[in-house]
Amino acid sequence: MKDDQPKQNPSALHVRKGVDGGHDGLPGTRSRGVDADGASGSSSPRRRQLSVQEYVDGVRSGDRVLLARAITLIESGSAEHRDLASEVLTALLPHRRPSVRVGITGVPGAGKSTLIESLGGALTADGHKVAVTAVDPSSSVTGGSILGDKTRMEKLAADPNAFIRPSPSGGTLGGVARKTRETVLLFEAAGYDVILVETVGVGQSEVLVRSMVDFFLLVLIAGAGDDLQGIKKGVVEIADAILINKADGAGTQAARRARAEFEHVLHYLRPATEGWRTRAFNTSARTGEGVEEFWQVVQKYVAVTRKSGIFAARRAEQERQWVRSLVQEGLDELFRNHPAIRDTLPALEEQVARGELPATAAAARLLAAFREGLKD
Ligand SMILES: Nc1nc2c(ncn2[C@@H]2O[C@H](COP(=O)(O)OP(=O)(O)OP(=O)(O)O)[C@@H](O)[C@H]2O)c(=O)[nH]1
Ligand SMILES: [Mg+2]
Repeated sequence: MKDDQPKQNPSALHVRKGVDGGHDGLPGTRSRGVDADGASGSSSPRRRQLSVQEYVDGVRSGDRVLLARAITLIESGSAEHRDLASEVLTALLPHRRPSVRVGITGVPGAGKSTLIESLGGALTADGHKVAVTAVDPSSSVTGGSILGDKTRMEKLAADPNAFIRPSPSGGTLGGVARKTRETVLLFEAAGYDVILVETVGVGQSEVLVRSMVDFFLLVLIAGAGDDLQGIKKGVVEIADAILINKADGAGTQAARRARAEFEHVLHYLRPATEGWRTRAFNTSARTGEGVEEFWQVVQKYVAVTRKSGIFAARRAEQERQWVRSLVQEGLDELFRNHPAIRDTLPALEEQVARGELPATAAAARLLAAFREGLKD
């Protein structure tokens, strides 16, 4: 759950030496050694709850400790924190810096993290502020496989103009996605103008990340067969660029061939974004070759889609969709937890499973019971 503490043993993160005790995360305290987000397991009982204004001022001033605490607040499941988080987000919304949000997916080990390190470093050197997070649905089970170890991003993790936050853990994929979306808003309010969201190559999470970013990148490697490397065609179809990475040393030729093959395949696919042709490129995240050129592609994309209005239209649609899915989730929860449903649902489902009752009849009965129940 740590965000900006690169080279420490995870178990050491919560250790507070006496000398660190005075840092309470208030604006102005920037010690890297402090457990910035008390809620990550061993929260300090003495930690004072901050006010909305303190969160807002802290995030806006770019204070890393306060940003980390604000993210922890929005990740919290407690109802009290939800209300506070909502107020903080509402207050911060008008103060966001315009940004480019890039989603990055790909087969395990393709070099996503190495690419983020290389690209992120180049961007901060160029005056950008880069925030990195991840959507990793397995993180609640495994403790987070992506961004979990930051050895691939050592330099970026120590870069004062970069901020790395691992995937929120716990809950459903939808829950993780909600937290990530809100985290992105906090990043922007804190002045980050390039947001990178890494995800693992497993179906649903890609679609979710696509729905929260402007540009979606697929990172692949050559030599894993012609079967699109277990990456479903659907993922290729939502990508705005494909990188065949590890185009270096002995892998150069194979990477070039794979690039040509993908260029060919892409020719026959409908582009992910209207008015934009998805293309394949070679990179070496390790040497940095092709990485700058890749960023030029992103910039071109932003220019083209801004001009056509697609950029703004997609963001607006993403926001609308987000509202709808939140409402849907809320309704579903309301429905399932309603006394009229909670007690009858399992039995009815069983009856349907046994073939004794049509699904339509069961659903109609449940909805009628729910409607009746709402009147009480
Ligand atoms: N030769 C070469 N190796 C690379 C390159 N990029 C990454 N690697 C190596 O590939 C391995 C995996 O790199 P990561 O950056 O962790 O890959 P990832 O896609 O983030 O992996 P997961 O997060 O585990 O899915 C590491 O050993 C890297 O050093 C590259 O461009 N060339
Ligand atoms: Mg990784």
